[in-house]
Amino acid sequence: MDSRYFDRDTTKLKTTPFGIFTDQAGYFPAMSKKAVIPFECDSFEVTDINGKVCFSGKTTHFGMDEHSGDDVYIADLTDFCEKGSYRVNAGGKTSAVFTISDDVYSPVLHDTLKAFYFLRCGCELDERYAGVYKHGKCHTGKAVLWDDNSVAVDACGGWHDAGDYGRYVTAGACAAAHLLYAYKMFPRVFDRMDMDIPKGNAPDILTECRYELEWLMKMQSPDGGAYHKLTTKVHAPFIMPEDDREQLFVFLVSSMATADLAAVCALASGIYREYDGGFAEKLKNTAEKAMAWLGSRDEFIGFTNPHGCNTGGYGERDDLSNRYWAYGEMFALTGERIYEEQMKSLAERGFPLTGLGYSEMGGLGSLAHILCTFEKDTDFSHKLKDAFAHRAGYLRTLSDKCGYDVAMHIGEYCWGSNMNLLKNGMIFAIDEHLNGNDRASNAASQMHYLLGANALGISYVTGTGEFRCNYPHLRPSFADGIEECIPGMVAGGPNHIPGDPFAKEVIKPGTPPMKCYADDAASYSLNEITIYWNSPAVFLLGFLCDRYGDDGQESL
Ligand code: 9MR
Ligand code: ZN
Repeated sequence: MDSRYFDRDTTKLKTTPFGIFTDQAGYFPAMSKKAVIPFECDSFEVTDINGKVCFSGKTTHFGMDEHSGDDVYIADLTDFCEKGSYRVNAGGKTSAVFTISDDVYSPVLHDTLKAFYFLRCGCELDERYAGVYKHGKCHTGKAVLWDDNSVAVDACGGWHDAGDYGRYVTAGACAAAHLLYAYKMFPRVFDRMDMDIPKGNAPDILTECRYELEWLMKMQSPDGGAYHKLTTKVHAPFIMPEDDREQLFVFLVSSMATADLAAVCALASGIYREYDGGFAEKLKNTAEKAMAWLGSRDEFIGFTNPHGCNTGGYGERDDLSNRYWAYGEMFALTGERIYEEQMKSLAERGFPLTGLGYSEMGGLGSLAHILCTFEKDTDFSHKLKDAFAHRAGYLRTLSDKCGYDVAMHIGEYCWGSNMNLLKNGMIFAIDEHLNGNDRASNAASQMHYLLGANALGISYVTGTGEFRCNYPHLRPSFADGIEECIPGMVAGGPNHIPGDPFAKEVIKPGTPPMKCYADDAASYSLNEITIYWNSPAVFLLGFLCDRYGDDGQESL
């Protein structure tokens, strides 16, 4: 095995050559635009790529920022709307180049969505679509039940979860649902998008999701439950997926996985009806069978890794939000009021009604009810909309306290902090989209942070930005020997509780949370990628393109 990135002498730890931080993709003309300057200075200039000064202004002093430990000054260039490529300069320092344009996020949206194609399992990635990142068919061997090796299960397909080659039902359902809601809420952004993938009979985003949905349906056990995950016994070494030929196991059924399977299949059934009636019917049948399984079992059936297995656990403490989501989607699909009753009674049990992550799915159930067009309890829908508005209001207070406009509290800089960032960005997007509250610039700020307006001045999306992460903990990107990583991968990001040996060594105690990061493949707790870190990025970018893009409201 090539140990390039695991050898401390050749490690790619590097710091940004830039001293001023902006979104390195850039800004739509009508967006508010702020550069963060982490040193004292009075004024700033915006120059084009020939060095010509195009705009100038005075900075404002934000003060000490707790997340980064920086004394922050802000250069506000919102009034500058000329399309082009620029840098911000102040105090003898400069920013990475960025653009102002009407389609500024189209490339990064394309890449973050295409990332799912690159994570496909069980098929060849053809050079026509994958270019230099092509590879052979992987993980095609028959899987067997962990508890009874004499039973074989055909569960080929789906997306690799992350830097590892496992496939997990709750994580997969969550990621697919984010993409499906992105499509449902901002269809015009995706309807016309060409992802450069093998064509299906629906918009590309739906064709890509279908790849995961087909696999998810294979994870249904004969009695209707959903097997929790499909992995080898232990994580593969850093080899290409087609070289990982260890025995695959299907693990026990969990009630979270079963509820998530029901939910995502019900959601998808409503969406795919227009394109493929047979597929929509199959999804509905799968959802109903899973609901029957859940209906006959009130108890929580969790998941913990059996002895000897070290692949992902995705354990949860309860399945309330998962069941609530399932009832919500079944109500939205069928209009049967019994599902609404079940939602309402579960909603009293004290889980977040706005959760959007793989372990708290309540927000998706709420969205299902709010967007449902059948006759419904409108008071309940209003209560759910208010929950999003309330949450967005709270997040706004967090972002106002941060010099980088990040809507997270300090504790959210944990493993996969960029998911917290993006989920919070989704809340702003949902609140503006559903309630008409003015949250677009808060939503945009979370994306600006992801793409470079952060204390390390790094873009956390591979392939985007002049100074960007390039060495994620992602097996194919390590094993393929290609210097440039597959584009469009969202790194986990800063984590103030280093969770792997590499991070423990390089992150010095006392480092401000926003700076607890290293772009090194060895660090799974700082620099892995996952499908459910990419999916909220796609949702948020979808919202921003809808809101600010060519035919968006701003430019009407
Ligand atoms: O994303 C998960 C993170 O929230 C947890 O803190 C971490 C440790 O349990 O596990 C992460 O999930 C990993 C999963 O178990 C296996 N595939 C890769 C995931 C990202 O690191
Ligand atoms: Zn595979």
